[in-house]
Amino acid sequence: MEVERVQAVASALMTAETIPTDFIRPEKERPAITTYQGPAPDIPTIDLSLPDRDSVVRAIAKASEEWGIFQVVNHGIPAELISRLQVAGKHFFDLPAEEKEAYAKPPGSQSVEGYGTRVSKDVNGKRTWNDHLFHKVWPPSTINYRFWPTNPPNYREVNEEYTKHMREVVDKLFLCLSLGLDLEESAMREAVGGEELQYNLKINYYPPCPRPDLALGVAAHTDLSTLTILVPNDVPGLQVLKDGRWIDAKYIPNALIVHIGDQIEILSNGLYKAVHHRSTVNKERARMSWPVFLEPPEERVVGPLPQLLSPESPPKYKAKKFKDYMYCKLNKLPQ
Ligand SMILES: O=C(O)CCC(=O)C(=O)O
Repeated sequence: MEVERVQAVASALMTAETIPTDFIRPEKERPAITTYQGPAPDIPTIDLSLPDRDSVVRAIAKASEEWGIFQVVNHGIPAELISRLQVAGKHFFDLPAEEKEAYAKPPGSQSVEGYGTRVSKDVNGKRTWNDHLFHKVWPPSTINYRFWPTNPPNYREVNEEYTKHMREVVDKLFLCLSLGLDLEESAMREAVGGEELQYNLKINYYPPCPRPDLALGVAAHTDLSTLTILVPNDVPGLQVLKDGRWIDAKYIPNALIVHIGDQIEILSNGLYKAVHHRSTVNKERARMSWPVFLEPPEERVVGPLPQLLSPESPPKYKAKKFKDYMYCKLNKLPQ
């Protein structure tokens, strides 16, 4: 079956004043109605370069307990590399449709890898205003270069360089998250697979939308990952649910946005919270984002860490293989 790309829908609607009903969210989800308009606190911003490690650990633990999301600055990934990553990703989405289709997710594939558009409608029977490209970037044994664009020619080099730097940031974040719960430095990282932790890169492309008040780029969800580390372009759109209100994430050039995912909430027995988030879209400009989902290997069993359990703190989550967790979440079955 030919998949209708949202980029093509958007191009055909350039001067339209409405969008197909498939994309019109129910009122309880519409950004124009549900975005909090009052003064709201900003998502915490943490400077990873501070020499006082304890204060970085405390800030990360507090943000993970209270928000489930934070932005990091001075993280060590060069600004020019982030910019090259963004130029390469945008170049891919600017290619003619046939060139992008060469990377399409094969029909019937069980993997998320490839150029894709979510066709299955969600519980409301609605679609999201988004096309994407998914491919693994680490560890090397998991990579399938068939899904890495060869145009632009520097796509591979830039993505490999970004991943190399990203791995250092990830190690630091897991260390801080462990110390923040008085665990051994390596506790969290080992629990999610150590060297086998998988890095899945997604590029989200949200074309300009004639009715951004009615549509969503990505509907509200928590990530099934351990952590997700995202860079956006400068078109705002990420929103997080905090104390029952949808709040806009402030755009900080070159910051990394760190989301706590379900697996860290489970490991921490609920002390760290997976963040509910969604993406809105823009009338004039394409929004893009580059999340890297850090996922345990499929066979890895993830459950609350025994060090955090006691008769007063019994386990709040079942321990299960990551592949079984994924299956239940993707098929909307109870965990
Ligand atoms: O684009 C964003 O800011 C959010 C993306 C997201 O939540 C996702 O791809 O799952």
